[in-house]
Parts: sequence; C-alpha cells; structure tokens
Amino acid sequence: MTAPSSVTPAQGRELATEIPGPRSQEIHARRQKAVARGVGSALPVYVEAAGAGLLRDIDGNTYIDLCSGLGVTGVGNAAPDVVAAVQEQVARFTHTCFLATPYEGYVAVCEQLAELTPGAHEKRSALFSTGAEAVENAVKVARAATGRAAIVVLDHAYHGRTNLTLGLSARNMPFKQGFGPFTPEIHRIPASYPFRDPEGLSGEQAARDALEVLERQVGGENVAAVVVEPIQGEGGFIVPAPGYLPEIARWCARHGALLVADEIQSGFCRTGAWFASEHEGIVPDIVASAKGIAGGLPLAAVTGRAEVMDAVQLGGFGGTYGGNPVACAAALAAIDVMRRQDLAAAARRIEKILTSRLNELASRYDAIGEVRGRGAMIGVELVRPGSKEPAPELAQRVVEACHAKGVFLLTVGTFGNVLRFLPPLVIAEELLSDALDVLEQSFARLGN
Ligand code: PLZ
Repeated sequence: MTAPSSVTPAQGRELATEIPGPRSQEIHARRQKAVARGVGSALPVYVEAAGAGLLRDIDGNTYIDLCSGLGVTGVGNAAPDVVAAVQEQVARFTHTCFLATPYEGYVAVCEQLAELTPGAHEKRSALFSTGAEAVENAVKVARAATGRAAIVVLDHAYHGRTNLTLGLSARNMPFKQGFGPFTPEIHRIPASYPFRDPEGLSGEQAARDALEVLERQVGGENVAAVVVEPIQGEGGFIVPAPGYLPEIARWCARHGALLVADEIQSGFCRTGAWFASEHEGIVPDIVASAKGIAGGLPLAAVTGRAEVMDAVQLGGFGGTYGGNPVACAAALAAIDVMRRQDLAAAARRIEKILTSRLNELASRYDAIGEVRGRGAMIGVELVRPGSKEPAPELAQRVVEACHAKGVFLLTVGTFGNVLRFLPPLVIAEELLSDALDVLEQSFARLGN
C-alpha cells in the first residue's frame, strides 16, 4: 500500500465521484458486518488524508472541514509540528505507564496547564485519555476535597458517555436511552439559553432562580461541585447570558462548593481565548480539558487548585494510558503551535468572518433564529419561520446539501436544529469563504 499524500489548502474543495463514492460504499458494506450498529457516522465517506482545513476520502473527494473531528484538530489535522513530535517520541518509547516509571513529557504538560488555565493560583494537574474520564475525575476530586456528594449540572449539558458522565449529560436520545440506572446525587438546574429564555431575563436572575430551587431541594452545604460548560457544546453552542456563570461562581464560593468548568470542547483557543471561562470572568476551581489539547491524540486533563487536587490520596488517580508519552509529546507541540501562531487570535478572525456572513444570511432567511457563539465555535439555530419552534429537518437538509457539495459540517443541539461551525483554527480564509458560499447556495434552495 502506498502512503497517501498529504492534503494542501491549494487543493480546495473537489468532488471526484458521487458521495459516498464506490470505495467508501464498499468499506461501508463491510462495516455493517463488523462494526456495532450503535456507532454512527455523520457522513460515511472513509478518510484517506486530512490537513489544512480539508479532508480527503479514499475516492479522491476533498471536503472543507468545518468539524475538526468534533473540535479536536484546532492546530490542524496532521499538523506538521505535531507529526514530528509524535514520530520522535514513538521512536524513543511508546509507553511505560506514568504510574510505573514516569517521563518528563507528562510533567511538562502539567506545567503548561498550570500556566494556561484561568487564575494565578497554584495548580496541580492529572492526565487522562478522554474527556469523559477527565470529568469523572473532576467529580472524584470535588467529592474528596469537600466531603460532600451532590453534583449539580445544567440543562442541555454534555459531559461524556461513561455511566457517571451520561448521568451528568442532559439528553436522553440517543445518548442515555436504555443505559440507566445512572448514579445518584446528580441534580440538574436550568441553564441560561438566551434565545429560548423569557425575554429580559438577566443572566444573574436566571442563575438566582435556578440556585434558589437548588438550595431548597438539595441544600448548598451538600453540594460538592457545580459543573458547567462555559459554552454549552453538544447542547447547541449555547452562550449563557452575561452574569449567569459569575453568579454561579459566587454561589459556589459562598457555599463552599467547587466550580468545575468543562472546557473540553471550548478550551485551547477554540473560542478566541485559551479557555472560554476567560470571556465570562470566572476562575473555576477545577478545569477539565481534552480535545484541542493534543492535535488529535487522545489526551485529557484535570487541572485545579493545588489544595483541592491534593485532597486526593496518593494512588487515588491513575489509569494505564493516562498521559501517554506520545499524546504528551503531541500536546507540547500543539500548545507551542497555538502560542507561536496565536491561534486564539485566529479564532477571533474566524468568528468575524463567520458571524458577518451568517448574520447577513439570517437577515434574509426567517428560518435562521439565531447566530451565536465565540471564536471558531459558532452555531446557527434554525426554526420554523415566524416562531421559535426548532427545525431539525431543515438543519439536516442543509447539512446534507453541504456534504453533497464538499463542505463537511454537522448539526448539534438538544433539538438537533443547530448548524455547527467548528473549523480548524488554522483554516485558510478562502476555504472558509468557499464553504460559506456553498452554505448560502444551500439556503437559496432550501431556506425560507
Ligand atoms: N465534555 C463539553 O464536548 C465530547 C461528543 C461526541 P470524550 N463532545 C463530543 C459524541 O457524540 O460522543 C465532550 C464535550 C464536553 C465532555 C466530552 C466528552 O469527551 O473525549 O468524548 O469522552
């Protein structure tokens, strides 16, 4: 087998066959007999190479990537610096298990996390492989540090697919259906969803209303942690009203509960800052990160106040693969790229391009209820014209029309009606404009 050549932005969007093409269809037929049905794929074209904001499938079709592997490849897919660091590390050693014999890369990643996460306080980190694992461990820390049991989460939350994190996540179908029972002591409060909240409801008031019920039903003194996504990701790229998260942070401080920010999707420059908490002016006690940290290799982290993290006994954290040396090497290279290329600024430029074009589109199509988000995390909520009733079918049709023209994006949200723009932060402006042209043409055919 010959190695596939890499993808360059000069190639652009290009369709060589019908989609999916014959070779993808062949593999897809094999898949039906080998891969469990519960594992879906939004666009069953089988990828051969990716990079520079493009994905190329094995039939030679090239798509503009507005997904970044679900918010992971911010620094680009197969980013050259990440590839080089991984190759160098893989050739030296692939694994020892940090619990057995440690290595420097793990320590260096934790040092970077201490520097980059919000707040100047002393911090400690522990590394894991997946986002769900990071959230689970954040919950363990919060319980150990406070001696309390109750964990508070928001409506529309998404925190993962392990049993604990499914319990923390809000949406039943398809995530939770049939998989219960979930763990006790999880309490859900209303999120701030400005597009759907009563008009004029301030962020502070929304938080106060939610917390007042919580105090009555659970009691502030029993809450170990409130877990929030500073921008709700799978819930629909929901930016809380200003003041909502600061009010929750104040409540936590007052009641001795810990504020855990799940920055797994919003972290590492995605929203135009290193972490989205910065936009809200909150300093979480614990930050969970993953996805964008390592340019595509599985790495996740829990970073928190030193005294909180060190409430966990020696040996209380672990896992065979957590902080794998190859993933750590990738993270150090990816973080270096984010710093040197100032990818937070790149995300802010992407925000400008996306929101100006999308708002212009919104002024012409009543089906666009709202354009929202920060940085390179932008959502477009589709509704039935003249109402706020979600329009998931339209979102699906728009996305399919884009796929057919070589633009890869997904829908997201509790109601499945939000178009999700999550491009690599290194995407070329021309690719972004081309993708927006395609979107516009799709609306011209489908929208109203
Ligand atoms: N917290 C905020 O966005 C993962 C889910 C994809 P893992 N989001 C993509 C799917 O359908 O499974 C996510 C997230 C936030 C936690 C997670 C979980 O991270 O690495 O998928 O475990």
